Amino acid sequence: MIRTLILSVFCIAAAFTAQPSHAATKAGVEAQFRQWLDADLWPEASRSGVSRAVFDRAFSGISLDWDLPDLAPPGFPKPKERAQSQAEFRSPGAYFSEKSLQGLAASGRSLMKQHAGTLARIEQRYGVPASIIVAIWGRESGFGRARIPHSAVRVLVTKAFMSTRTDLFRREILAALKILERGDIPASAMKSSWAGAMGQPQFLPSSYLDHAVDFDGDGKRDIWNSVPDSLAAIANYLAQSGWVRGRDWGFEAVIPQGVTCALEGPDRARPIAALTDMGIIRISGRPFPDHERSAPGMVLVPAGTFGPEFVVTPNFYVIKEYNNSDLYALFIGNLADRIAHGGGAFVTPWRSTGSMLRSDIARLQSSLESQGYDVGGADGLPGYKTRRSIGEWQGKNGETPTCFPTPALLKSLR
Ligand SMILES: [Ca+2]
Repeated sequence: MIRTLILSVFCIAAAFTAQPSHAATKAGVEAQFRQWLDADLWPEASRSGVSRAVFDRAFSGISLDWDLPDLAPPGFPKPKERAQSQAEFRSPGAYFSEKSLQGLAASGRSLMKQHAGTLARIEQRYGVPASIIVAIWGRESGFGRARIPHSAVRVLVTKAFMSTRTDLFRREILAALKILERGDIPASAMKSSWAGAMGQPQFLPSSYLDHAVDFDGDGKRDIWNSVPDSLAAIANYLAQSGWVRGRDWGFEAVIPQGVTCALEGPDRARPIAALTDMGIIRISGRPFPDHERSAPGMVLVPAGTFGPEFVVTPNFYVIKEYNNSDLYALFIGNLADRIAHGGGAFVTPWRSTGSMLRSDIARLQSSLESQGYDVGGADGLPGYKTRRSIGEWQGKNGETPTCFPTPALLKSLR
């Protein structure tokens, strides 16, 4: 989970607005923070091989960043639970801004030419297609052009000291100190998003330790300033996550009338030839490439029958290791296809599924759970387990499976 907490630098942080109780002041919390650094964080940093000099230099002049989201300062009222359940569930189509995809594809194509030599060497070594690497580079940091203004040390240490996820960020600040100990980058240049995701690939420090690469051979693993190091880091991340050399990420497809949409899930892989035997075809009308036909594929219907349908390969789930979202992985796959082949939007449009709140979807999930269906937890987000359970319920109850939550379905499930 830590490795996959890659948050977009384009997100806008909500400022911390809780008022202190009479007992706590910001100055008091800052004093507690300085004590915590010495008495609590330093001993553990020291045990993990960080020298006192590096530790002191990292935190010299560093104060807490009170503008970060999800803070929980000691002695302050607990931050209000975000009203997630009342959030409107956005239909998947909203994720695929055509304007943004076209812009990223145009820049991606030109940068792929510019860095062709480097990308060829990276592809050779790691087996990941250049177009996939460049697509992730574009999505994460606008090809390294996005402003990534925060001090990673300040963000991470603030969140390790006083956030709703101190355990995670404690591990990450310790990893950041190890990076500084190695001397790859000075603390002042170690920049991150407000969520602590660093540099052009948007790695948390633990991901950096596991996956960063010195590809330009200057002795430093520099994901902030070096394009070769950034591109190789992305490729190495995917290779170590199991990227299958020579396979595509997936194909837009058509599931024929009479074949249920309730087929999806990485746990229901079968040879692509078996899917074509069921009548599932590529929407382009072209056959699946020969080398793909005998290899495993999975059905994916992110909007049920209300949007594009896909046959994806295990590499789709490798992209999800970078950011655990079906829509993120589809965005990367589509962008990579545009960069590599000049492709466009998915052929089948995303249709409206009706306005629903996350709490509505959670109720629908609970109702299915009470009837013995696995929805992967009633969290208000319709993942593949929820979608296929909806399709299975519909099939059993004489409805045509659509595999997606709608207001009408919620009514008939009650
Ligand atoms: Ca380097």
